[in-house]
Amino acid sequence: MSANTPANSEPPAQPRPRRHRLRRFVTGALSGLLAAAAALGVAEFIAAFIGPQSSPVIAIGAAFIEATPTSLEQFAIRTFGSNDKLVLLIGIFTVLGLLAVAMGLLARRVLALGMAGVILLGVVGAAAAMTRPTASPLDAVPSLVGALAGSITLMLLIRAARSVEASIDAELSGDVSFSRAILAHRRFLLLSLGSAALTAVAGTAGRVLLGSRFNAEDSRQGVRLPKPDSPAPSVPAGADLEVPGLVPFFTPNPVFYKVDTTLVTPQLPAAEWSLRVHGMVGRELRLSYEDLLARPILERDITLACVSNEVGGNLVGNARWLGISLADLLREVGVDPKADQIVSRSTDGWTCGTPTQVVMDGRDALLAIGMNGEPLPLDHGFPVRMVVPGLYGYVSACKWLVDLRLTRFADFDSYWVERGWAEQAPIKTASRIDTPRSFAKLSSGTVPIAGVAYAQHRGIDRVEVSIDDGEWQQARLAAEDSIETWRQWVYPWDATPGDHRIEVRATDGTGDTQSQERVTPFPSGATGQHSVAVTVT
Ligand SMILES: Nc1nc2c(c(=O)[nH]1)N[C@H]1C(S)=C(S)[C@@H](COP(=O)(O)O)O[C@H]1N2
Ligand SMILES: [Mo]
Repeated sequence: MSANTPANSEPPAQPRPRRHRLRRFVTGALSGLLAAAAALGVAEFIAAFIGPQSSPVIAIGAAFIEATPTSLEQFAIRTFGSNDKLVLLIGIFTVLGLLAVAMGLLARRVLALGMAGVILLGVVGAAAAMTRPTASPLDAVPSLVGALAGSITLMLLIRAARSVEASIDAELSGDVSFSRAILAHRRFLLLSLGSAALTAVAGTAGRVLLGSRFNAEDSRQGVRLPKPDSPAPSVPAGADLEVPGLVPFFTPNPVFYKVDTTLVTPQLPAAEWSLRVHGMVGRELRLSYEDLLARPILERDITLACVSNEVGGNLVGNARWLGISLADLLREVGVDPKADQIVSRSTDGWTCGTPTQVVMDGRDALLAIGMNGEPLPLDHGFPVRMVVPGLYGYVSACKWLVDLRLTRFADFDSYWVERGWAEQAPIKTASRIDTPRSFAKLSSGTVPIAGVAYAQHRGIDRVEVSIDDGEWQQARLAAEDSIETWRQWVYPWDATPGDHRIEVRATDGTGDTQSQERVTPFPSGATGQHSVAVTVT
């Protein structure tokens, strides 16, 4: 109890500033943190009635992602991989925590300033929510009401903390009895605990409500996928070499790479879904999910690849997709010959620009509803996404698709093009060594070197392996499923003791061998040969 601390023995007449310095720091910081937590808890609760995008932390995170320069984004993907979003959220909470402490300390000096600071943070959250491409004015409400709750919490706590000091001072100068300070203390503690408890309740209720009100998983579970009118040709025997350490020919959905700009996965029930087709077309069209299922259904094997994939990276996966023909749909609406770009837009506002000519050139561009025998997983675009063989995902594979607009490249830059990435982005021929892994320790003898190679829409004609910069040796190719899918390869290597470097290169169906020049993914996809270093004993 402070009455027993050495401070007690100081002359009572001393002015209060010095005596309470530590106490003021601690109560100030604590009040700031509790007020910020209350603000976020209340905001989360209100967001549950409006939508996840209106929650301040999510809104600030989303605005940050959109404003982030491409180089930083690339750095984040490279360094943190698919944890980049988690790292961002931790960063936001850390900054908010520091700001909250600052507001609390400010409030200890001038209460009104601290409260104004909390309100200002709320305004920042509201502004972030309002600048989302799909924002409505309601999206500002959680941040603003949260900030109001936060600043009131701050006021109550700071006043309680001040009265603790006042009663200690009064007690020391003999004005009041000892119990006054204890009571004041108790009041500050109770207020702190109370606001923490309310925060926890509001925040948890908000989370739970958000999760149940905005959840498309039930809708997804209810989807009965139709039988394809045009099934995929069966995969030839030997397309999957089944070499240990080599990825399977079809990438299972749970491990299929995931790349997008969202912080919370869009939740769009199929029954609420519709697609608007408009812009430079003969007649506009709106399709429901039912309308889509009523059209001829195609099943196709297509390997998807991300432009951000590094040489040897795993932002590439192969799936059996179920969907309708995008080209047929476009023929129906009648595309203006001058419309060289199809802009697809996601429910969260993300956009993607695909060359009309590529979609119409005879390849099977799909509006996909199924992936490897299941309705699209939520993370992969449920209920409907685009898949176009041969183009990197950022110019072809819009997830949570709700809008198709025919326009010209000269008139519109899509999300990543606006940020400097190439307007045209066909997938570059690439090959990867899956086994042995880099730095593997092997025993001498025959070792299968195996991996995948892809050049979607051109196909793979040859894969070669070079050991220690020696002659290129032809690997054995797996049976070809289609030119739109990757192709496995294997090379039985007679491994001799020592350190070795294994390198791979592929040649596509047009006879072009992949570039050996190392270039970064930005702005149109990486090139260079993948290599691994191994030790044989
Ligand atoms: N709505 C939306 N769709 C999107 C993206 C996105 O950020 N938002 N990213 C694209 C990119 S860059 C790629 S590589 C593919 C990845 O698809 P996947 O996550 O299903 O593997 O989705 C594309 N579709
Ligand atoms: Mo991507």
